[in-house]
Order: sequence, then C-alpha cells, then structure tokens
Amino acid sequence: MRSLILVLGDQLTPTLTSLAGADPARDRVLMAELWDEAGYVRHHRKKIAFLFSAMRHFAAELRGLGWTVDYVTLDDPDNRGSFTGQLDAAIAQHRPERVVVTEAGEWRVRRMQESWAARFSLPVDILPDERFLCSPASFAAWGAGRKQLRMEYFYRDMRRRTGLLMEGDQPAGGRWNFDAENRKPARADLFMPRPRGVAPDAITREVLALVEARFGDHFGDLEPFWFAVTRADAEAAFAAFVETALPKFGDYQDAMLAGEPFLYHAVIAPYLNCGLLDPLLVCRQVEAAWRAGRVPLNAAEGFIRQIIGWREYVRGIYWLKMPGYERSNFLGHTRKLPGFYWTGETDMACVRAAVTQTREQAYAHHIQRLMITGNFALLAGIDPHELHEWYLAVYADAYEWVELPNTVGMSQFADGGLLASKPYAASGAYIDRMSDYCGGCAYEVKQRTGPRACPFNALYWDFIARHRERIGRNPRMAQMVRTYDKFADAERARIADSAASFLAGL
Ligand code: FAD
Ligand code: DLZ
Ligand code: SF4
Repeated sequence: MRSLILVLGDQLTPTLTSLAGADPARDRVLMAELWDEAGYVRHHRKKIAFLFSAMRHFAAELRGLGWTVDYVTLDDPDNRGSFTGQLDAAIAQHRPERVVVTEAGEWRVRRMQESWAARFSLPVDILPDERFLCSPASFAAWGAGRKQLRMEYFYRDMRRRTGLLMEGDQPAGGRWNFDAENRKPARADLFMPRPRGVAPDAITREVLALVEARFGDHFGDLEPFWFAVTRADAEAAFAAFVETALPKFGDYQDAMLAGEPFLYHAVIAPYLNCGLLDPLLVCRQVEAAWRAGRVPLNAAEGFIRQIIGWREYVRGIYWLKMPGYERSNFLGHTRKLPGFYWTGETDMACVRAAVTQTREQAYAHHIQRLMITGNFALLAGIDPHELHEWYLAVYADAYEWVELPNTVGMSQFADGGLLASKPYAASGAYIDRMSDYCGGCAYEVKQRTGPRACPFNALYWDFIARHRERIGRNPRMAQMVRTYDKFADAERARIADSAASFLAGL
C-alpha cells in the first residue's frame, strides 16, 4: 500500500485535501471512534452520537466512491483509544509508504500530527484544510502591523476576496453591514419555523444504543435525536432554512423566546464544523436567494457575515494565539462554575431556559450563549477556563478552534479586548428587552437590589465597580462607570451586599 490516510471526525468532506491527491486503488482510509476524542472533555451525548453516526455514514459514502476504508468502531476489540494508538496499529498491519492527513482543526490534535513522523519513522504529509476561506497564514498577514484586529475590517476583506454580495468593488446595497436593522425582539405569535429533522436510520439507531451503553454518565439527552447525519440531509436542512427562516434571520438574530430554542437560526454549525456542509457554497446559496428576491438584503448580509466574517475570524484568532490563549484570564476570575450549568436548576428563568434546551438539544443560539450563560458567568466572575470546558462539551457544534475565541475572547473578555471591543456585560434590562423570559421569572427584573431583585442587576453594577480600572478606559464602558459613580453611597453599598449574598449562595 502506498498511503494511509487518516480522516478525523470533523473532516467528513469527500474533497478533503488528504483525499484529493490520493488514489482509491492504491491508498487506504482510516477512521476511528475513539475514547480519547470522546472524552478530552465530557461531550454531550447527542454530540457524540451525531459525530459517530455522521462518521459511519461518511465511511459508507467513501466506500461508494471506491475507497477502501478501515473503520474502527468504539466497541471494536482492536480499538486503541487514540489517534496515535490507532495509527500505530494500522501502520504495523498495512506497512504504508507514508501517512497523509489534513491539518487538524484543534491545536491539541495538530501537535499529535506533528509528532507522528518521528514516532513512526515514516513521512507524514500534513496538508492544509482548504474548507476554510482564510488560512492561518493569510489571517496572520492580514493582522500584521494592525493595532486592532477588528472583525468588521476582516469581514470587508473577505467580501472583496469572495465577491459575495458585491457590486463591482462596492458592497451590495451601498453598506457593508445592516445590523442597525437587525435588533428586533421577537413576538411569540410570529410564525416560528422548526429546523428540518431526520428520523434515525438503522446506522444512527445502532450508534444511539452504543452511546446509551457507553456514555451513560455524560451530560445531555440522547433522544429525541433528529440531526442530519449525511451530506444530503444536511443540505436539505439548509435548503429548508433558506426557504422558511432566512428571510427573518436578520430581524430576529438577537431575540430570545421561551419555548423557542431555534427561532430563525439555521442550526447548521454542527454540519459546517464536521464537513457535511461547505461554508462557501452555503453563502453562495444565500446570495442567490437574495438575488432572486426571496430574502431581504439585511438577512442575507447578516447571515453571510456570520460565516465568512465571524467564523473565519475566530479561527484566525485561534491559530494566531495558540497555545496559551486557552489560559487567558484578563479579569482574574476564579469562581467555580455553578452546578446549575449542568442541571438547569435555578430560579433565573433565562438561565434555566438556556441550560435546559442545551441539555435537551445540544444547541443554544448565539444570543443565549453570549448574553445569558456567557453574560452570567462574566458578571459572576466564573473562571473562564472552566466555562470554556463547559461550552466545548455541551454543544453539538463545539470544537476548540471556534468555541475558545468565542468563550474566552467574545464572551468573557478574558483576552483583554483582542477580539471584542468591549465586555458583553448586560443587566436584566437587556434580557427583558430582547426576550420574554422575565415575565415567567421568580425574580423582578426592574429591581436592582434585594432578595427578589434580578441577580443580573446587582451583579452588573458590581462587575462595573470591581473592574473599573481595567475596563473604564474603554469609551463604551466609561459611560457605565460614570453612571455607577453617580449612585449614592447607600445604593452602592446595597449593590455590593446584594451581589455578595447572591454569589455566596451559588
Ligand atoms: P446561526 O445563528 O444560524 O448562524 C449561522 C452560522 O454562522 C453558524 O452556523 C456558524 O457557523 C456561524 N456563526 C455565527 N456566529 C458565529 C460566531 N460567533 N463564531 C463562529 N461562527 C459563527 N459556534 C460554533 O460553531 N461552535 C462553537 O463551539 C461555538 N461556541 C460558542 C461559544 C460562545 C460562548 C458563544 C458566544 C458563541 C459560540 N459559537 C460557536 C458561535 C455561535 O453561537 C454558533 O455558531 C451558533 O449559535 C450556531 O447556531 P446556528 O448554526 O443556528 O447559527
Ligand atoms: C469531537 C470528536 C469526538 C467526540 N469523537 C471523535 C472520534 O471518535 N474520532 C474522531 O476521529 N474524531 C472525533 N472527534 C473530533 C476530533 O476531536 C476532531 O477531529 C478534532 O477535535 C480536530 O482537531
Ligand atoms: Fe433572567 Fe433576571 Fe429576567 Fe429572571 S428577571 S429572566 S434572572 S433577566
């Protein structure tokens, strides 16, 4: 045999660089369900089932294309538990001339890949991952010499580079960004489309039984299981989103509603991140829907910005700053993650809703992650590394390259403002404006202090007071520091007392 091609669980793309240059007649593919990968954080059971089933379906897709695939299931007696162990066994068995891989998405696995040539005394080709639109080197070149790495400017470059939503060298509609039109709270009586689900087939049912048996002690509900696990079904789910939800995606991007876990979101990050959907094709489809008059520009632009802007940008930051970024803690936060992040058992209706749907669906939309669970952790001073491990475990779309910058940078300001221009800290008033959670809450959102007051309020002002030196120089936070300074001494004391007694009870 000539090449042994190791395909990782988030590389389920037939045009992957490691496969593109290989020959199905002479080369062999290796894929494996591994304890180390399922356990480096204790992933949600739905996430493990999703990935194992998508991997098994992808192995079948490759076999259909003529590849020889060695697929090692979790319960295979020859399973070695890790990428390195499994490669070792496969090399001993097949004696390949070389190993070929596409670069891993996570730093942890990339280091492993780099160790293999010396360890196995074999050439190991590590090829670039061309499913991303901006390579780490190209991102570094974009950032070199800039004082600030602002997403908005990166995004404009990506629009120019891809030609998406461009009219010549100008942005379609005359503006790069239509966010000013995108901040509407949703009403419960709006038509709310549901993501297109798929009933489990025989392969998925087998995986569900395996995960039930082997990962009984992991977080999260395994069923109902409705994720797409094939390329065709992921594409159908995306097409359904474009027809039913995309037109309102922009308008209600920041909204939250009790009992509506998905609103007008696409629920495609699990598919994009493991390779079932292609980011550029997805954006081209959205642009085509806008050009055909089926979706408004604010929706198409808002959506495309998330993918060629935010998604590529956070990956660029990740590779620029790793290793070390995972230990960022600019605000010096050390509190342990409260137990209700796992149980949902809290009187705070907004946190309960976000955690409960996370347990049920391995999904929460962006504003729930940022402004509910993230905001609470920021205000309460939770250790950002503990929070990072939580986000990495609980969402079906979570991989460190995308989760870590979102958690450490965007949500916790733990990188000191490299990624976010200001801390995403907000009191209950913001949550009340953007959601209907507060009406059903045991706390009173309009009260700042006292035992019945919404905890986000005292914690917010206490956060401003505690960090005034670190954040007060930011013009957008200086205003809040000035407001705090105008409170009477007695009110400031009540804020400190309320925050302290709430935190003591966590
Ligand atoms: P939509 O709202 O429909 O957006 C469409 C697509 O845009 C998403 O599928 C995603 O690919 C992309 N996108 C949107 N926002 C971002 C963003 N901030 N960063 C990167 N891509 C984005 N996203 C992940 O894919 N994996 C994660 O592990 C992850 N962890 C996060 C942790 C925190 C604390 C926060 C605040 C955000 C995190 N995000 C993560 C970003 C975002 O919340 C999810 O991409 C989004 O909620 C996925 O749902 P969706 O597919 O319905 O997205
Ligand atoms: C996330 C994950 C899980 C849960 N399980 C596996 C697995 O069993 N086998 C595998 O190849 N990949 C898995 N993955 C994805 C890997 O962790 C992923 O490829 C790396 O995080 C990318 O750097
Ligand atoms: Fe959340 Fe406060 Fe509203 Fe309750 S009152 S739902 S804790 S923001």
